[in-house]
Order: sequence, then C-alpha cells, then structure tokens
Amino acid sequence: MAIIDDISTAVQAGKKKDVEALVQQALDEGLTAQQILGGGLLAAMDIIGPKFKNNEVFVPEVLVAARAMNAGTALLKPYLAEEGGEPLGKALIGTVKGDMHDIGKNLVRMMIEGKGIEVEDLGVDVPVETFVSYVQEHEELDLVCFSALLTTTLPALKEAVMAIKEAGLGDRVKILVGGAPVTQEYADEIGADGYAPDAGSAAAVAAELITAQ
Ligand code: B1M
Repeated sequence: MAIIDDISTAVQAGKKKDVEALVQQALDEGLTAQQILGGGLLAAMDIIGPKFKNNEVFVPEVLVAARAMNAGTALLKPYLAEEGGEPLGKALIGTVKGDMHDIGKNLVRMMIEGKGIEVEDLGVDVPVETFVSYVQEHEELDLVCFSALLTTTLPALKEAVMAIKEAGLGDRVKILVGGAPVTQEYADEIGADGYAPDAGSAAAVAAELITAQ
C-alpha cells in the first residue's frame, strides 16, 4: 500500500511532520492503527536497524528517525487503546539504568494501556532506587515492567528485578521483563514473573499477571 510505504520512508528520513500528516491521512482513509504501526512505523525501524549496525546510518539519523516514529505512534495511541471502563489494574514501566532506548518501551506501554491498565512511565535510564521507591510509595501498583535493549544493560535488568524482591515487594507486585536481548530463559533465571518478546504479547502477559493476582 503506497501510503504505508510513504510512512516508512518518512520515518527513515526522520521527517516528523510528514510522518504525522501521513499517519493522520492513513487513519482518515480507514487503515487500522495496527496496519500503520506494523507496515509503516515498525517496518521503518526494521530497515534502520541493520543500516545502523552496518554503519550505513549513524546515531543522529537514528535519533531523528526515532523521534519521527514516536510522533507517529503518539497519534495512534488512542486507536490502539480499547474502549474505557474501570481500569484492570496499575502498572509501572521504565527502561533500566544505562539504557536510553525507549521506542519499544513506549509501544509496550501503549499496548498495555490498550488492555485497560493504567501505566506510569518513569522513562529511560532509570536507577534501580527510583523503581523501588516508586513501588514502595504506590501501594495500588499491580505490575512493574522493565525494558532493556542492550546486552550491556542485562545486568541492570537483573539488578532491578532483584532489588524489588530484596525490598520485600515481590509479593505485592508482579514483574514483567522484555527487550530485544531478553529471553524467556533469562527472565526465568533472574526471577521475573513474566516475559514477552513484543508489545502485543507484553499486553497479554500483563493482563494475565494482573488478573491472576
Ligand atoms: Co541502539 N542499539 N544503541 N540506539 N538501537 C540497538 C538496540 C542495536 C541492536 C543496534 C545494532 O547494533 N544492531 C545495538 C544493541 C546491541 C546489543 O547490545 N545487543 C544498539 C547499540 C549498540 C546502541 C549504542 C551502544 C550505540 C553507540 O552509541 N555506539 C547506543 C547505546 C545508548 C544507550 O542506551 N546507553 C545506542 C543508541 C541508540 C539511539 C539513541 C541512537 C537510538 C534510540 C532512540 C530511542 O529509543 N529513543 C537507537 C536505536 C533506535 C536502535 C535501533 C536501531 C532500534 C531500536 C528500536 O527502537 N527498535 C536498534 C536496532 C534494532 O533493534 N533493529 C538499536 C524498534 C522497537 C519497536 O523495538 O526496542 O526491540 P524494540 O522493542 C520491542 C521488543 O524488544 C519488545 O517489544 C517492543 C515492541 O514490539 N520490548 C518489550 C521492548 N521492551 C519490552 C518490555 C517488555 C516486553 C517487551 O516487558 C516489560
């Protein structure tokens, strides 16, 4: 579909305003948010990723593409969210210490919100103490979600999971982990309650963990 390809091209070029206009046009033309997300926005990052790895594009290009992608996903947010009602529960999300990647985390947040779960987002590069004190201060929380995108920040992910448990909060909140280098095996090894490989399954696992409590 031409407009989907145009969205992907505009994201790759980091043309934020064009992405916003094209995403809006695609919605107006009746494409679903999932079609736009998968075929346009995420497809662009699948092209940027290998180029970044092969030194065909560099950090500034990736950053403007990420900014354009985030602008597009922000427009899709209300469409990805299901109709209201009572919230199913409350979750906290953040990218672990030392890790600045937030595109995947933002998508996970949106999809979890789409399940009717309220989500507080602490952003990126979040120190473990910040996660722990937030959970301590918010007794209404059901779930804590940690995102890690670098193999070098896997130890920070482990530390975050352990800190929640060592603070005696493991019985009160469930812990969901994910991000490109994270596997089910690693999630089990560090004692997380749940793992998901992508944003859609993260939302399903989040809902399961909350309703099973
Ligand atoms: Co970075 N980066 N980056 N980067 N970057 C990767 C991750 C990398 C794979 C690129 C590569 O070399 N091929 C590589 C990591 C290698 C590794 O550790 N195995 C890498 C590197 C090395 C780096 C730097 C070290 C580069 C440098 O400076 N030399 C540096 C580190 C900075 C830091 O964090 N301290 C760096 C910097 C950056 C930018 C700042 C330029 C930018 C981030 C911008 C931003 O996020 N605002 C960036 C980007 C954009 C990427 C790539 C190109 C794209 C990541 C992305 O957004 N993907 C990436 C290559 C790639 O993935 N193709 C790369 C789209 C996103 C939707 O997918 O984030 O995987 P993803 O999220 C998915 C799943 O992982 C999952 O669901 C999401 C949606 O389906 N998921 C969860 C994520 N969190 C979850 C949580 C869950 C469950 C599922 O539960 C809680």
